[in-house]
This record gives sequence, C-alpha cells and structure tokens, in this order.
Amino acid sequence: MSDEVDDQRSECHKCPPEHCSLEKLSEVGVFYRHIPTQNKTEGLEKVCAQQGYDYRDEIVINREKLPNYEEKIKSFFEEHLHTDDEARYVAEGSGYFDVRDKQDRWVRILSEEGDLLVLPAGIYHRFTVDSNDFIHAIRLFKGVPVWTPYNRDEQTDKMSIRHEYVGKSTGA
Ligand code: KMT
Ligand code: NI
Repeated sequence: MSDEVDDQRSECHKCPPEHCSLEKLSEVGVFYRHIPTQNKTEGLEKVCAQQGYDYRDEIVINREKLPNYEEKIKSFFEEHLHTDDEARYVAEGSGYFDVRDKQDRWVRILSEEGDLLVLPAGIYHRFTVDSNDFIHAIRLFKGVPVWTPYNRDEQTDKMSIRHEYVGKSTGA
C-alpha cells in the first residue's frame, strides 16, 4: 500500500498497484485461512481445537454500534504490537489489517466475510474499517485475553516479544 494515507478507509493502493501473495505474508508469520460462513461453527471449532484457542468474543465496529467509536478507530489505526497473537475471524463485513513486511513497508490486507487472519505476537500492525464502515469479527485467544496494544516507539523495538518475532521471521 502507499506510505501516504489520506483516507484510511480507502484501498490506499500504490501507483501503480502492487500485490502481495499469501506466501509472502506467511514469511512474516501471518496466517490466513478462509472458512465460509456456512461452515463457521464447525470450521472455527476445528481451528480452535488445533491451535489451542479456548477464549472467544465478538466485536462489531461501526459508527452507530461501537461505543467510543472515534477514539477506538483512532487507536486501532495506531501502529502497534501485542505480546500475543491477534486472531480474528470476519463473521460479517470487512476491514483492513495493515502489517509491516521485512523491509518495514506497509502491506494492506483486505479481510472479508469468512476470512480468518492471525497476526503473530510482535508484528507491527494496525486496523481500520473500510468505506463500508462495518465489521463483525470474532476474536480468538489462548487463555485470559490480553488486548493491550503497545504503540511503536524505541521501547517497543526493545521488547523481548519483538526480538523473538524478528528472530523467527528472519531465521536469526
Ligand atoms: C486490534 O487489536 O487491533 C483489533 O482488535 C482490531 C479490531 S478486530 C476487527
Ligand atoms: Ni492489534
């Protein structure tokens, strides 16, 4: 995606557009799987059993439905990392998860109904709704959920989870 963002809810393509393969995304530890919403119950059950997700809740992001909408939209779009994986299944609607690639360039991932996306702990990322302003996502977690975002600065570069992530993704 382009470095400059005028409207975070737009596609923000580079000019000319560039595309990133799922293979490339898996190199930075991003996991993607499509589970059609007709198979949502069994599909998610299977993934949760396989991956050890034993907690789930739901979030609806929309101007009318989410309390403190403006504030939340702003904080989701601040570049941050977490000490745990961020696993999200899109039950309805769509949105953009932006992640940093190995060269620290932003890659925009459009996530639509039926998409399961797992961003690894320690990856720098951000989220925004798209121009439809509606996503209903299921959040999956292992253990007691911790959603704390650490906004990127010199301190987050030094966090052990960041070192672990960088070590894994560079094979160092
Ligand atoms: C996060 O931690 O950035 C989020 O939960 C984004 C919203 S999930 C569609
Ligand atoms: Ni996050």
